Amino acid sequence: MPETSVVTLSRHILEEERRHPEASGQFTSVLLEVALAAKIISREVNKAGLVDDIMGSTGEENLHGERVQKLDAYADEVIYKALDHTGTLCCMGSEEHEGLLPIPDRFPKGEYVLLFDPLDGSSNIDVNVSIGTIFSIHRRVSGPEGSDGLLEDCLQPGKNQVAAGYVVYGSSTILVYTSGNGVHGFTLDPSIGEFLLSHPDIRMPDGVGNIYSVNESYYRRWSPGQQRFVSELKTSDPPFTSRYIGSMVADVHRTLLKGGIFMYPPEVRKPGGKLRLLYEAAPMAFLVEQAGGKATDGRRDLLEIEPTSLHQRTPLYVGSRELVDRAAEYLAQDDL
Ligand code: AHM
Ligand code: MG
Repeated sequence: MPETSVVTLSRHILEEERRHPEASGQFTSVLLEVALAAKIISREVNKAGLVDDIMGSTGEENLHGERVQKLDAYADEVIYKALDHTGTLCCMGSEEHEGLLPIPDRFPKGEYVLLFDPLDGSSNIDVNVSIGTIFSIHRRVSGPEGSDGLLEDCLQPGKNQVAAGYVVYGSSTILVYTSGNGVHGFTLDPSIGEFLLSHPDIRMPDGVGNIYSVNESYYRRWSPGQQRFVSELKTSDPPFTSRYIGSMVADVHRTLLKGGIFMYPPEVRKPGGKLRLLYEAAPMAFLVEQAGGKATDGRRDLLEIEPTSLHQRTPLYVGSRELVDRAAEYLAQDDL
C-alpha cells in the first residue's frame, strides 16, 4: 500500500504541544501564524520579475492608492500584520525597524516576543537567488501579564529562545524550525498550500564535512588568525571546497544538511562583522546546536551572549562542532 499519511506543519506543531500539557496554545499559534506569513511571502517572491511592484519602484501608488513597496518592506508588514492581533505576543522586533514594535492598543498582549528578519539576503532578489526569513521566539520576562512588552523582553540571550527557525525561498520553499526538540524541515506544497514534513529530525553529518563558506573578498581585512584558518582549509588534504551564496539562510541551510562551516568573521575595522545577533545569528545558532552542530562568535558560545541593543552585530562561526572549535583555536592565536 502506498504511504498516504502526510504530516503537515500544523499537525507537527500540535503534536509537539500535546507533549506539554501545561502549554497554553499561544506558542502554537505564533508558529502557525509565522508559517502563514511565510506562505504569503513565498507567493510574492515567486512573482518577482513578473510584477513591477515587487522589485519596488518606490514612490508609485497601486490600484488601492497604496504606496508600492519593496519586497523586504512587504515581507516585514506581512509578518507584523499576521501576528499583531493574535493575543500571543507582547511585542515584536524586526531587522527593518530601529525600535521594538509594540502591539496595537486595540489588541490583547500575550506571553511571547517575536524577533524576525523578514527577508534576509534581499540583494539577491533581483537575480533569482535564494533569500529567506529568519525568526526567533522568546517568552516575555517583564510583567504584568497582559501588559505591553519592553526592551528587556527582546534583549535576551539566545539560550533563552523557546523556538527559532527560517524559511528559504529557493528552488522550493522550506520552513525549518526547532522548539528545543530537534530540528524539522517542511517543504511547501504550493498545490495545496501546506508545509509538509520533508526533513524530520535533521542532524548535521558526523565529522567536519568538506565545505567552508565565507566572503573571501574580505581576506585582507581579516585578522592573521582568520587568514591562517581559511588558508589551512584550502591546503588541507583533501582540501575543503568553497560555497558562498551571500544569503545566510541558504548558506546555513546547506551547512545544516551537508556539514562544514559558515563564517561571517570580524574585520579589523568592523569588529562586530555584519550580522545581527538577535535577528540573524542567535536563531541560526539555536537551530544548528539542536542539529548537533555549534555556533560561536569566534570565542564565546553564541547562545550565551547577553545582548545590549536590538541591532547589535556579532561575528558568526556556525557549523560542524569540530570545525567551529578549530576556527576558535586559530582566532585565539590573535590574542597571543
Ligand atoms: P541583509 O540582512 O542586509 O540581507 O544582510 C545579511 C546578508 C546575509 O544573508 C549574508 O550572509 C550577508 O549579508 C552577505 O554579506 P556580504 O555581501 O558582506 O558577504
Ligand atoms: Mg538580514
